[in-house]
Amino acid sequence: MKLNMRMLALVLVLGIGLLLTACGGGGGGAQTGGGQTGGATGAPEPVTIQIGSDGENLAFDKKELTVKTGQQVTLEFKNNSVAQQHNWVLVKGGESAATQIANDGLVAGLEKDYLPEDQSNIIAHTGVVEPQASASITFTAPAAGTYLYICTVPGHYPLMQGTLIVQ
Ligand SMILES: [Cu+2]
Repeated sequence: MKLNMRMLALVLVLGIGLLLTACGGGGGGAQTGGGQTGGATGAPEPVTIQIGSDGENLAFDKKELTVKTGQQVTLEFKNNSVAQQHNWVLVKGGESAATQIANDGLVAGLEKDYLPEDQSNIIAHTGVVEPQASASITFTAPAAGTYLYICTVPGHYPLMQGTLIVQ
């Protein structure tokens, strides 16, 4: 009898818990709906993107990424190679800007993560990522357009590159 009362109490507690969860969920759902309706004017939801190097090739495993203007982007870069160092550098400007960054990065050397002193044409970058290691960076997606991302480890650009499309 004592056990049954305990079980009854447990059922009641669980029942109230479910009720509260249901109410909370409903409220959250309504808020989310409102946010989506105002999506045209509000900032887009943050996004996490995973990209890696393509095994032992001097290439990224994704040649194209797409994000939205003003979106907070968390980029997780995994170096899948067992031998090569790599980095991920997002370039403002086209091929000539990318070539300049790669050349200046080569001169700057490993201690500067193969990045130039003048970073005015770099939107975001990781440091040099060792074989089998990972790096995570967060940046705000720039104005709509097409951007190159490259690896500036010597000899990897122009082979190692991809395109970020900002919508
Ligand atoms: Cu590389």
